Amino acid sequence: MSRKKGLKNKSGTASPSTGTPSGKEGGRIGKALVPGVQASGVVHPSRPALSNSSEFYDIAFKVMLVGDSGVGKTCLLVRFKDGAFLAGSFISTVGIDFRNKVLDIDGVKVKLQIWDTAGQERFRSVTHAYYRDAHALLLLYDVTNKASFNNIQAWLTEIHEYAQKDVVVMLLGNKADSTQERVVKREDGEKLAKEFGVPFMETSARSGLNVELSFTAIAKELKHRSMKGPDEPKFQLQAYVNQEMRTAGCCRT
Ligand SMILES: Nc1nc2c(ncn2[C@@H]2O[C@H](COP(=O)(O)OP(=O)(O)OP(=O)(O)O)[C@@H](O)[C@H]2O)c(=O)[nH]1
Ligand SMILES: [Mg+2]
Repeated sequence: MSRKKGLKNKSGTASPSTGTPSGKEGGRIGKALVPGVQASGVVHPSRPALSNSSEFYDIAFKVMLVGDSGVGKTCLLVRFKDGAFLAGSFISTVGIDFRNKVLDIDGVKVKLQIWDTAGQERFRSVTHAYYRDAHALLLLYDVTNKASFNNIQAWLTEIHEYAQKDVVVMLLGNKADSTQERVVKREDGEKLAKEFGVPFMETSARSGLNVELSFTAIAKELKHRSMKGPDEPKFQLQAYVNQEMRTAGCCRT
């Protein structure tokens, strides 16, 4: 298929607006650096790093992981990016981190630049600076932590305040593997998501349940939005997710 030439910048380097050093796969931005990092719209393709062919892509989007501290944002990202689970002691994210991953969505190379935010209250102002340029937000709670679920409404209020009006939001109930410790029922998550009109699914960074699917669904939605013709119908995100989960017999890794 033909590549979208229009998206490539002239120099072939990463747009400074992305805040991502050229050819860099991921990194951490400390609090002090944040005010200088501004990003806007679709990320422009950068010159592919020689060591990493996965940098070739057609379109790119920014996705942010948000939610209370300890819900599993970092673990979800590591599971998606590296296919591994970060077991052991909990190391809370400081500031903000990012990782890139290129997905093949119906023949189109879609790069997701995924920003892993710190859930701790003291980093909230850092996170706010990034909302504006996010194309999608994965909002997590922990099914074993009622407070993280109760805080979802506050997170959505914050999202509406700081993010773009048309940002794609998906609610994820993480740690679905923890059956013994579970305190939030799947139906409660579904109900809340319905109330706020956002798609929902349960995930597990430990087992891998629905991890790939959550990012793929977001990538599909964003790709569809940016490439669809005016007469084409909207991509039905929740219907796609439901269909995929049915096909996989509920538990997809
Ligand atoms: N059982 C289980 N534990 C998980 C899962 N995901 C994360 N954890 C554990 O939950 C703890 C917190 O995970 P993190 O990914 O660091 O949490 P976070 O949301 O990034 O936290 P902050 O960086 O402070 O915002 C760690 O001890 C993980 O091992 C999961 O899917 N299942
Ligand atoms: Mg973290």
